[in-house]
Amino acid sequence: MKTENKISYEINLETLQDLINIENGLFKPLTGFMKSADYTGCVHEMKLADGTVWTVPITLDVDEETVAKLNIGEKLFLTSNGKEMGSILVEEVFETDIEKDTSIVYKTLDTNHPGVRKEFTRNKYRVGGKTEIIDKSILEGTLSPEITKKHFKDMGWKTVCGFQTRNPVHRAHEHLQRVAMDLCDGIFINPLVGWKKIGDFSEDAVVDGYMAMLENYYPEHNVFFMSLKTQMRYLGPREAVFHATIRKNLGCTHFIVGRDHAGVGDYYGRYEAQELVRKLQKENDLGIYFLLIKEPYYCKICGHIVSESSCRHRDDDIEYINGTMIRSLLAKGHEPDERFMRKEVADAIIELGEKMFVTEE
Ligand code: ADX
Repeated sequence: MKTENKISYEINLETLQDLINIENGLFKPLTGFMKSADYTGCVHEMKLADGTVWTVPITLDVDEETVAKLNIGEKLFLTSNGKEMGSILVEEVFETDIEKDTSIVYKTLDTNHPGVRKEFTRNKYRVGGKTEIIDKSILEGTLSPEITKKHFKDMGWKTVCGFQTRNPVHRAHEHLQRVAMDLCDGIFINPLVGWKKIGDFSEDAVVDGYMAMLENYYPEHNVFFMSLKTQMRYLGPREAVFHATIRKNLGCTHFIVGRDHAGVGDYYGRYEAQELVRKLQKENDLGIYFLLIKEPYYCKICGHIVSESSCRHRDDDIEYINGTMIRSLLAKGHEPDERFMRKEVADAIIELGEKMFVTEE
């Protein structure tokens, strides 16, 4: 091998995670970072060049200096903290219009949007091509379809519902999950623990909260819990479809999309993700069934967590499960009312103190 011409590029943790997820088959049919036809199709049509529905760009951005050194057909070696982790076969180098594409994908250029802010830190040059992992040790313990599909098979589950989350479990989540448990043989609770914005709940808060839920409330025979490492994009509807695609690749037959899935602020409508799923489903086989569930809330008359699909009462008779309110109570070390969050879950999170939140991006 000619080592003298070896070109390396230092990638950040999010890109390293993409590399791992590509290798593990979570982003199937992608076998590397997108080339321009896939990228353009994804941005404008939500489809790859071969017509597969694909809603979130997965690209490798590199700086201008590196672009100048690249030759088509050669490998670019990808390092993390100086260590060679993988490589990409340089099949194509292309330029993106970050502003234009971001406005299409994110539907906003507001830098208060954490995903937009992150896009603006990237280089406009992208390298597309098949990737490989060199240091296989980084794959140890990572989420892969081999692990999940084996578990589902061992458990004898024919139908499995995937549940995406970036938050500790509250009673609205619990309602959605119990609906799935009643409908499917198993539920795969798969919290996303990669890069998140400052102020979001930390990985520890999400995981510790779920451990309390699993130990105290959920049955063992139909729940599988394991984290998904990838960055949050805060892309609302597009990300909901992307999240479902990952879970389909992991062997799920069903996927839950509730209110404001993967949303942030009020950039996307409360049920816009569900609307996109319905629209895409009309023209395409997405390969997974969706449980599109309306917002659960507490009804004082019914004395239950219900939704507008299952309860006739409105206005003063109902109490919404308000995530912001739960968050501010936990931050002060107070347990939210049990109608909104289980005491054991709240206590596990409160115990973390300041560590319950993401403090740096
Ligand atoms: S997300 O960014 O991962 O979507 P979150 O953890 O809050 O955030 O949501 C996980 C899933 O539960 C998503 O499908 C979301 O739509 C749904 N969800 C969360 N809170 C509610 C709620 N109050 N009502 C309905 N669905 C909800």
